[in-house]
Parts: sequence; structure tokens; C-alpha cells
Amino acid sequence: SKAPVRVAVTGAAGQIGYSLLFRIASGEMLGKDQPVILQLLDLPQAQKAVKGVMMELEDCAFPLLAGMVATDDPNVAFKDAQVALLVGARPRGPGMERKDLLTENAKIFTVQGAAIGQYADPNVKVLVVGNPCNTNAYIAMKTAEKFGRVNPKNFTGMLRLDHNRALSQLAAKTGREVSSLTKLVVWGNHSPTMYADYRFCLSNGDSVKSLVNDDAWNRDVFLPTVGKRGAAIIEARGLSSAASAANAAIDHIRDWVLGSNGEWVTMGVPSDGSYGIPEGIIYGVPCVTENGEYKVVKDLEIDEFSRERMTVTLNELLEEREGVKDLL
Ligand code: NAX
Repeated sequence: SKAPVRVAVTGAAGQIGYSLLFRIASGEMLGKDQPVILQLLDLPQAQKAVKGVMMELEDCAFPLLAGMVATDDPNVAFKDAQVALLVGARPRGPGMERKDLLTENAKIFTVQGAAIGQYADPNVKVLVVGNPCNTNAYIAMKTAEKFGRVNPKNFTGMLRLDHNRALSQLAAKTGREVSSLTKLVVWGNHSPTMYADYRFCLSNGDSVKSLVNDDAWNRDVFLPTVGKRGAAIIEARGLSSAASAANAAIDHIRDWVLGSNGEWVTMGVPSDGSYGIPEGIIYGVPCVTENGEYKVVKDLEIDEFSRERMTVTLNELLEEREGVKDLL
């Protein structure tokens, strides 16, 4: 049987953690033949709650769960980790400015980036879920890079929830099965500025753009619906999206590790300069994954409307980067 993979998860006592951990332990992320060891990080005051989650994980008697540790020390949590899911983050409190949120989180992600840079497996695959996830991933990457051990290309941010939200809206609009849709991409930042782009999207060989054939719907209904979906969930549920976020994290890592079989998946990855995105910015792009590596789909045509949208979401990321530059 296979050697266990060490999976670090931060914010383990939180809402997303409560959905995510059980699915990782049941084999939905790395495969039904792949044992895992869970390395759970949360704040000191959340350790008791993490213990409770671990008790429930034990009570599932998952055959693939080869071990677990709980800790409040990032250096312990990330030790030899091959997959790291950075979910825990400082939520926006009452009266907190966007700028404060950014710098509070920047502190967390410099500490965790340093721990990953020193102690994780050199090929660790990092997915940042905690918001602002693109910029948090950027901070962790830049900090980890200083130690010269881990691959900076492997720091990614989660755009997959936006991607899945867009798929389901398009399936509803066209009356096609969600599973029939391919070649969707969500460009940019995980925020309401994201640009879900279905110009290349196909359903059983038919162009989804032609099936929709409604630019006003794209601009006035589709993009706002996907962009504001997180707020709509909070409004309806009284809590932020958790199960769907955990599901997206599973999808992101599963496709990265096990391959996307030629299909496009959206990942926030450090830009290599393509599409005019400055190098290093963590930006949602279409990727194809194979043998544990992602490749950005290149040379797609960018029309005027798309360029406008891609610039708006890029400018937000540049602003966020400017806001944390003193910490890096
Ligand atoms: P919760 O508040 O339920 O849980 C967060 C957990 O993280 C808590 O247990 C907290 O103690 C822990 N934590 C805080 N600081 C930590 C640190 N420095 N080290 C380790 N653990 C720490 O939030 P939850 O609903 O689970 O959401 C977690 C994050 O995901 C939030 O930042 C949220 O904004 C973000 N989201 C990102 C999404 C995406 O698509 N990228 C979508 C869903 C979600 O909104």
C-alpha cells in the first residue's frame, strides 16, 4: 500500500474545516487508495474545539486516516507537509477597514510562509483559501521564497469556488448538464471583481456563448450573480459558504494531484507574465494539470470587454500588493 501523504490544514476548528477534513480523510481529495496524515493548525484558544473534531474523525473509522496531530505551532503543522490548505484567517470584524484586514492577515501569512519555507516538503502544494486569498498566497510565497527550499510556483489561491458557481449558473441558463460544460475560466482575484469568462466554454461541442447569446445577461446578471454569491449565501444562511468552499478546495487539490485529463480548471497561480499580468501576482487563469503539475493555457484571445474586466480585477490585486509591501 502507498505511504501516507502529510496534509496540513489551518483553521481546522472553523466551519470550512468541519466540511473539509472529513472529505480529505475519506479519500475524496487524494484518491481512495491514498492514506493521509492530518496536521491540524489552529489558534491556542481553538485547540479544544480541534480535539473535538479529531474525536469525530476517529469515530468515522476512516481506513485511509493514518494519523493526526493538532497544534498551535505553524512549524509543527507544516513539517514535511506535501499538501497545505491554508484556510484559517482573520475575519473582518465590525468597523474593520479593508486595509486593516489586509495587514492583519499579512502577519498570519508571513509567519505561515516562513514555516512552509523552512519545514514543508520542497514540493509542497499550497492552496490558500483564507481571504483575501490571492494576496495571502502571494505573501506566503514571497516569505517562503527567502529560504530557497520550496517551489514558489506551488503557491496557489482558490478561484475554484467562483469557477463552480459560474458553471452552475451557466448550466441553469442553457438547460445543459453541469457535467457537459468545459473550458470555462475565471480570471483574476477571488472577489466580486473576478471575471468569469464563458467565451470558450463548450457543452457537448456547442458554444455556450452562442447558446446564451445575450451580452446584457452576461454583464448585468451572470457576472454580478457569481461575484456576489458569497454575500447572497451569508444573507440566506446567516453564515458564510463553508461546504461549497470545502468542496472547491477538494476539487482544486484533487485535479492538481491526480490530473484534469486535458480539461481546463481555474487556479490562482503566480503569473508567469502571460496575458499581461505582472509576474508573481496570484491571478486566476485556466490551467491543465498532469503528473502533479499545472500548465497555464496560453494565447487565448482577449477581446475589449474581457480586457476591461481583467484590468479591473488586476488593479485590485496591485492595490492589495501595495498595501502589504512593507511586510515583505
Ligand atoms: P471560521 O471563522 O469558521 O474558521 C476560521 C478558523 O481559523 C478558526 O477556527 C480560527 O481560530 C482559525 N484561525 C484564525 N487565525 C488563525 C491562524 N493564524 N492560524 C491558524 N488558524 C487560525 O471561518 P471559515 O468559514 O472556515 O472560513 C475561513 C476562511 O475562508 C475565511 O478567511 C473566509 O473568508 C475564507 N473563504 C474563502 C473562500 C474562497 O473561495 N477563497 C470562500 C469561502 C470563505 O469565505
